[in-house]
Amino acid sequence: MRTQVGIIGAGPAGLFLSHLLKAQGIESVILEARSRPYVEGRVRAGVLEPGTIETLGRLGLDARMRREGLVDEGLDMRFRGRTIHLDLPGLTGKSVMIYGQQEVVKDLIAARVEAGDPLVFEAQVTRIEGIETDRPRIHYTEGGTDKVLECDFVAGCDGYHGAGRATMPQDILQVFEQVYDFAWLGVLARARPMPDMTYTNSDRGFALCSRRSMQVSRLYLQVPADTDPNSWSDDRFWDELHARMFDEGRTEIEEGEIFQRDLAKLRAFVAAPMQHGRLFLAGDAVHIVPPAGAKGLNMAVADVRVLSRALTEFYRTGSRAELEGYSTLCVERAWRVVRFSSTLTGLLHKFGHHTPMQRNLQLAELEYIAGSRNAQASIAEQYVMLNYLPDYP
Ligand code: RFL
Ligand code: PHB
Repeated sequence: MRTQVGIIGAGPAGLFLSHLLKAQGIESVILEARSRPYVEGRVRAGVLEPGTIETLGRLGLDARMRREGLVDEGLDMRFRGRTIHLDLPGLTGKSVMIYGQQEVVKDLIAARVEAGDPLVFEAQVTRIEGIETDRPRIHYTEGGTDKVLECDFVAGCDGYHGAGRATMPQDILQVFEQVYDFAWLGVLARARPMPDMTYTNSDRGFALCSRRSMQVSRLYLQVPADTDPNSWSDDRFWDELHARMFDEGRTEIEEGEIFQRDLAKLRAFVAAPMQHGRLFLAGDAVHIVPPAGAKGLNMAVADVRVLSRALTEFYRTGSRAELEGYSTLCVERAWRVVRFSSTLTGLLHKFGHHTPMQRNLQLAELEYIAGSRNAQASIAEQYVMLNYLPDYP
């Protein structure tokens, strides 16, 4: 098999890239290790930033999101039983959209399959060779058979454990990483959600009330990193959530059947450069942020918007200028996003190593935000706009 751009991974990065390239008449093949039901069923992100929403619109793939997504105009942060309300449109002129990552992924897969464009599931990439030549080759296994995809460029959109980053010459790759000793226990519950996305900092730890629809709540609790999600009974989950949200009367948060549980480990990670020869990496393959800023998916989409424009320039004019600048541009933005996500994580979570001094500084920071419109505007701007790229597709 031969194509122009060989894409590894059918997560948000790989799928968006394939559609952005197709819109410019550039062919690609996606190789995805997992099955279609597995990829479509993976519960992850829920918040789409304006840049991601607009790109879906330009691709003509936003019909279901417009119908079923929930526009989110408020971001609440609780502490000491009080609520800081950030009015996103009032502070930034923009809002975000609640629409599950797996819904975006389903829409992008359906459109690609319907168009008859190649997307191979259960195709595990084992090796990439020739990235310093004009004809890189991707080796993969499909149905027990070894196969090769020849291409002009390889896009490693294959997540944190993928083959793309492992292929980079390790002597040029710089890696920065911080692993947290706590995780997020996430559940989906059939219960009417809170009206606004609500984060809380309590003495018992962090919690977050988000949603997927008007009938389904997406709820998170900070837990130790080695927690087994099934070790938490429903009653224990609800008791803890009410307590951390300062909902002692249990009047605010509606309870319902918990039908899905997962555990997300928290880490901040940046690998640079994001390219070598004809290999380009995007998304979780090269950067991970702790989920408190709701940024990972949006950052992955921003990467491939930059990459698709650079590849388009190359195929139209033969110029490599934008391709050569890809990593520099994206790494700089990645650091800004890591900074924001790490800051929010530090502001809202309970840290075992915190002294009373540090706990009081955390609360003082929240008090300052509560009393300062400028501080609120700064958080709102970063929550909504950090991946905004007005000059990109
Ligand atoms: P993905 O989605 O991990 O996709 C990579 C794909 O590559 C495949 N793959 C391979 N295929 C072939 N051969 C190989 N050798 C392969 N190795 C791997 C994998 O099977 C997979 O399908 O990476 P991508 O596309 O970079 O997308 C990144 C996002 O998925 C991720 O950043 C977000 O989910 C992070 N995130 C959030 N991001 C947001 O923007 N907003 C949010 O609200 C948000 N909430 C979250 C989150 C992540 C969470 N977890 C579970 C970590 C909430 C949580 C709980
Ligand atoms: C989600 O709805 O899954 C969600 C919302 C906000 C975050 C992370 C995840 O910061």
